[in-house]
Amino acid sequence: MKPNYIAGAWTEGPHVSRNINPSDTRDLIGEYAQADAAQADLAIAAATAAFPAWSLSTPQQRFDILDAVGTEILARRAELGDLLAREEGKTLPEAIGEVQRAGNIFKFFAGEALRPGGETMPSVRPGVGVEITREAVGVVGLITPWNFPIAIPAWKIAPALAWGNCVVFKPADLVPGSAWALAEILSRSGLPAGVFNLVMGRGSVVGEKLLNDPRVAAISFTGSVATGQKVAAACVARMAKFQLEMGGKNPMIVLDDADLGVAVNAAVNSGFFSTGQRCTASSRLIVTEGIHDRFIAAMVEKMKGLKVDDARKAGTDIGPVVDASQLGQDTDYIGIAKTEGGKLAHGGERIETNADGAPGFYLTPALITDTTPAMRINREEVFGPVVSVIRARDYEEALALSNDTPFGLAAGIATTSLKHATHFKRHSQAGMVMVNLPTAGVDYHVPFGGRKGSSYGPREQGRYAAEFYTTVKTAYTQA
Ligand code: UN1
Repeated sequence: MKPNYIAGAWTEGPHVSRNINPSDTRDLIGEYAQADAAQADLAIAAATAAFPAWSLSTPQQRFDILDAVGTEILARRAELGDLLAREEGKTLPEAIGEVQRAGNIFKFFAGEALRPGGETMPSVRPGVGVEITREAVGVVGLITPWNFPIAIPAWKIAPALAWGNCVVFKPADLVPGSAWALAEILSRSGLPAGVFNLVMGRGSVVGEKLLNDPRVAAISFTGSVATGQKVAAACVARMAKFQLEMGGKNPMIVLDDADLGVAVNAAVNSGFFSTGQRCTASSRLIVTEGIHDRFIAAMVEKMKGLKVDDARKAGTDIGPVVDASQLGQDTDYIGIAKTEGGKLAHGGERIETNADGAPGFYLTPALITDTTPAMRINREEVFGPVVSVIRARDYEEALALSNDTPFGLAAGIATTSLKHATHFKRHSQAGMVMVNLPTAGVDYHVPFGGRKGSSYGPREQGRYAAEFYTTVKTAYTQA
């Protein structure tokens, strides 16, 4: 059993979870400890005890540790990528890319440890000086989803440590392997005991402990809207700081003047790659009349060439869905869309076994045309390889449709018109806007986050992450 890491010691849990390979469900990857509330309590206590010294550690000390962690992750990208693809089901190149992103994130935040910033200015009162500095928040609880098993943990853990916080990390139950591997690297990095703790466990036990314990000063959560609302309610009740990254129903507009190849590549990439299991996936294609039929035909042609197979096999374009329950959700939504009047233009087929006869959670990517904005397929996040198409008269209608959603994470447009691209960047109600690019697959050094029901609180990533992981102090001095 792979144990939890609490107070600088590897600690077996009272329960065990198993992760299986969605590309071949006969393949048991490993057994992992599952903590109970008492173990979560020990982790919080250890982090609380470690905080005073760690928050005063030197920037050089933090730089050295985070930089070395980044170096090791990058050096082991092939091995860690293989594990990630095996447990999550994204393809090997995507998994290796994600591991590389995690390594780069640690290196980026190593640098940020040396650049905490701050300001001085004169007071409005004579002879008084004002200093504005940033300090660590305290113990932070980090709760991460299964779809980016190493990059999302990295983009929460690295800034937390860089700015002097102590961490209690609770990874998703489905993908403990990548989280455990990251924790193992951190356990040898020279961090003092208690600064970083891994507490694997079912969300309801460990998660609720983190949400409700007054020693946990802040919670950063990425996951579903329903859980995000619980996080928010618990944090507000005890005045803890929180940051939520949740769902998306990200639109991609395709205008008549778009380069067809660019539009199709962007839509296929962000709609279907990583099996559509990204909160940044383009799940609504809003296509204007003049290009609509040509675009659909080109999409279907491209989709016919996509190979759905074992995530770790060379040549696979799309791996399996992560598990049986997610697969059920995807096929349910395809059924709902058809019942509501959508037409399945291509895909949506359940494949029981892959090319080598291994049983897995395979689903061919589905394109559903002739949908209308009110249909559930256009309002609710599917989180799978299921993309709907809405027809629009012109750019103005397409823009209005793109914003007609309770979400606001990412939004894309495929166009060769500078005028429309410029207008869209200003008038999209999403936190991230992409022109002639997939809505998914973001840079690691710039802010990530959305508006409306997609996100709450300060942005993640880049130097903007300081808003969440630090607190501002204003000091006045009479000389
Ligand atoms: C990306 O698209 O590169 O859960 C990142 C998610 C997001 C991360 C997406 N928080 O899909």
